[in-house]
Amino acid sequence: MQKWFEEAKLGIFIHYGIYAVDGVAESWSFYNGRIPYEEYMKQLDGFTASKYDADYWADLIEKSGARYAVLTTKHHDGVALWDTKYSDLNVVKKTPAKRDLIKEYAEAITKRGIRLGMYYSLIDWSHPDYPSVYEGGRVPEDLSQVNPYSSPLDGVQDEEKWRKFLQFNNDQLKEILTNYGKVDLLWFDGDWERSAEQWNLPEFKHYLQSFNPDLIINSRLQGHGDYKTPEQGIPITRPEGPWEFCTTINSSWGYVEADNQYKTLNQIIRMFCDCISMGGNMLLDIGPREDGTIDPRQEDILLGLGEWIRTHEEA
Ligand code: FUL
Repeated sequence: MQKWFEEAKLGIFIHYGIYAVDGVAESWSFYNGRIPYEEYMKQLDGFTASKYDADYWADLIEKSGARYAVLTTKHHDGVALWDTKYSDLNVVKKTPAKRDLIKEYAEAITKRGIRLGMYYSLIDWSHPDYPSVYEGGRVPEDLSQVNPYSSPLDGVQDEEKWRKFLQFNNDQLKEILTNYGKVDLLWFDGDWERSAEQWNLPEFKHYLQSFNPDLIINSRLQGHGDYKTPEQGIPITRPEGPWEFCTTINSSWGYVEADNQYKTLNQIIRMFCDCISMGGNMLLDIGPREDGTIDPRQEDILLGLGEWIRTHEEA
């Protein structure tokens, strides 16, 4: 494990995507049948990033005391935040934003000496070669009956489609790992729909590390990651090995204006102390609005936490 990660203590997670347009749950809102897939995707038309200023994000992250940042480059909905050559479903081609949002993020973060992290969902519920419970543009009423892929860990597999999908992931990840300078951390998600063998592990990990041998990879890789990532609940006893606790600042990962369930600064500080006293890091999530601005309720928590960290570091 890289020393920087063991000493980092705090990272900032950023869930930025089209789900901020209507303030619905990232990907899950259509997957769980809360809204139709088509309605979810209509948010593409409203995603402007019109006030997106990565330097402002990076300043805030720096002031929060965080040593690394992790941005959702592509969530389970399959919408890429960069101009990927391998899918038209990206914000450059399909939204009024029309810009590569990763490029500016990577530059602003790296320039400040903050470690650069990229979140990437292994599953892609929009991809034609990804056989999932959502195949065919509709959510079946009984997932287990309608689609043979609904139990993908032991279900039927179209080998050719699957091979093409793995190649697609490799190609997109190569873009992420080679177009934006040195990436320090890859934060995978969605490994649960396939086995290690189906994700082609450990070869897949070797492939990723061929771009950067120092690359740190989280544990959502069917047992092949470098550190554990408990979500939304701090472990009761100290986990073995390196770990990171990820949590929302209110109760949503992406921006939901109506979500008023913000944790107080004291609660956040308390969680942070619990983590670091057991040798872990805290990855605290923010969800920018669709235009790229950050709600003052989130900004204030980051600034307050930074203030607290600075006071206690000096003491
Ligand atoms: C989960 C995802 O499914 C959520 O949408 C979110 O991104 C969280 C950090 O990881 O597993």
